[in-house]
Amino acid sequence: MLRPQSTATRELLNLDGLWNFKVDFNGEGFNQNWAAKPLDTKLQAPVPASYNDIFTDTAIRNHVGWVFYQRSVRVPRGFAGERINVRIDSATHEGIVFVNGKEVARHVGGYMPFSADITDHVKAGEAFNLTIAVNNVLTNETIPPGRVVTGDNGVKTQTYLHDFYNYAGLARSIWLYSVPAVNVQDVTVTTGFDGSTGKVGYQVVTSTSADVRVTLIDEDGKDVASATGASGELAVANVKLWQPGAAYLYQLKVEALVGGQVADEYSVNVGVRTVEVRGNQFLINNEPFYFTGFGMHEDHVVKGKGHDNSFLVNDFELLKWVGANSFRTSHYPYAEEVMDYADRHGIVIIDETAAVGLNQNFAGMFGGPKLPTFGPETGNEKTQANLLQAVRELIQRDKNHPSVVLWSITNESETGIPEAVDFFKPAFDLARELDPTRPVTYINVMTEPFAKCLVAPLADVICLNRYWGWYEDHSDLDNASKHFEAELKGWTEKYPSVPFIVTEYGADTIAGAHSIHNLPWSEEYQSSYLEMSNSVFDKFPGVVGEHVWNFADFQTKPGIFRVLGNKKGAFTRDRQPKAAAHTLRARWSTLNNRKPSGK
Ligand code: BDP
Repeated sequence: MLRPQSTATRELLNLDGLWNFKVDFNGEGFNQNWAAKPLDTKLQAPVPASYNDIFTDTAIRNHVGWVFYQRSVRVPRGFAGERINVRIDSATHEGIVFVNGKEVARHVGGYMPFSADITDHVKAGEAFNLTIAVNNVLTNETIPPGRVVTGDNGVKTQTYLHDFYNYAGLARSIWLYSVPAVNVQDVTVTTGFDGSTGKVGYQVVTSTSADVRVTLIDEDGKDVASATGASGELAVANVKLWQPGAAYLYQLKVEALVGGQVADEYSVNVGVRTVEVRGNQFLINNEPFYFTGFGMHEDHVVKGKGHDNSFLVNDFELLKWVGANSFRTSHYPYAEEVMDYADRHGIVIIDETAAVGLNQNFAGMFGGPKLPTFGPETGNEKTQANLLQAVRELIQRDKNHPSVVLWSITNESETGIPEAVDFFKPAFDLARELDPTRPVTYINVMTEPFAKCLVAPLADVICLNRYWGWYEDHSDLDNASKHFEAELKGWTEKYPSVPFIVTEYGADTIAGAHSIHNLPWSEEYQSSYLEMSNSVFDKFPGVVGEHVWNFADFQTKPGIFRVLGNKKGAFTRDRQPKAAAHTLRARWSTLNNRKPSGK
């Protein structure tokens, strides 16, 4: 499903703003058909935003179940004669869309867009009632998984085995858009180069049979190559490559033609670059690339996971300031605005599904009974089918982004048992089948070391989350350093021709806490912890990247022992630097995408 855009043949209306909002505390919204009439409520909720931190009522914040958003929408007169669609950039975690009370779309998976053709239900120039019901429930079959528990007092609580808070609602934009009856439905672009000649492969799917014309346009607006036909390859003389830190974007204009007339036009940004794993190196444009940056979160005060362009630009400014060349979309796909911005600004992305918390070994720490991770009550066939769907949707949505260099299937799942291979192998296979151009990884947890983990052989790159000096060897950086080095030695000897990225290492730190004794939680300890870890990475040529956990402090779930959130940020939640940010900046700003050894 292509992202809506405004072109010569397509119109686009943004539906963000204040929507009427009602929480379905008693589970009666569907029976009473709330979507068919004006919502009986005084509450209004902003879109895009998670609703949890907007209101002062704790019952709303803690609600488990459905909420209803509603507004009136007038279809622009210019949409007459076109196909009219509504698009929800995300509804966390399940959304049902109603037009004048009639269901038109339904989608499970909180971080992915979905849309509906509503042409038969609305009229250009007339208003209609748009209702979106959103459910925040996670079960053992959703991605990510969770479990609803009813307490002795009858109150439902959502539990889950990941630490970030389960923000819910309409956290991304909602759109009304028109497309012509004959339209471009999908575009897939692949790129390469041979000397100074760029190659742009393309494949176009149209709604009905139509002729296809494609034109590649450079940043000066000049046509540099064109072709006809639904698939083919364009040659680009004197190609300007998309490079980390120095992005260059061409635009591929795709036209669907009927009888020689343009029926539809759609454009895709194209960055010409290659990605390859060769031995224990990760190559971008045939050059070894060293990842510096963070695991991040979509997380801000008041808005929760709500997308906001001011926060977006500021976060990328800080990435640049600190010398980060990359980040991971931990632990779910981010808003498409983020992906576009990374394309435009040359930031490299490890793109992750929302498969986090498939690990019952966390049950003790996070609360809840310890069950097997894979079994009828937990990760079962339906969970696996939903994981495959998550991989399919992620690659479909993000396949054309030059910033994306690596797909991540899952974060910190249990991987040391044979059931894990049965569960995850189809996801690796599917990712490779859908996108043969990018390597595939998974994120290994500390409790599944090299002698135990059975999923590592499936991966092109092995990503490690390690907390030596925090969860292990807490406050003892000498021992932490020895153990970290021994562990990396073990991994790199076992997998000598696989690159490794340390995708998490971090220490909780209270901004403003100081200690001349280097005590944990102080800014000094966080800096020394990072310096210790970095000096270990520098000993291993096979370690091709370091992503600190986390970019910024973030909100966590109730019931896990954290002081008002996870404090491992290099920046505070309001994006002020801790001492660690300066430490990282000193190291990263001189690296120029290479290891400190320069290789
Ligand atoms: C890892 C998780 C991450 C947590 C982090 C931590 O991947 O989501 O926030 O540890 O404990 O287990 O800070």
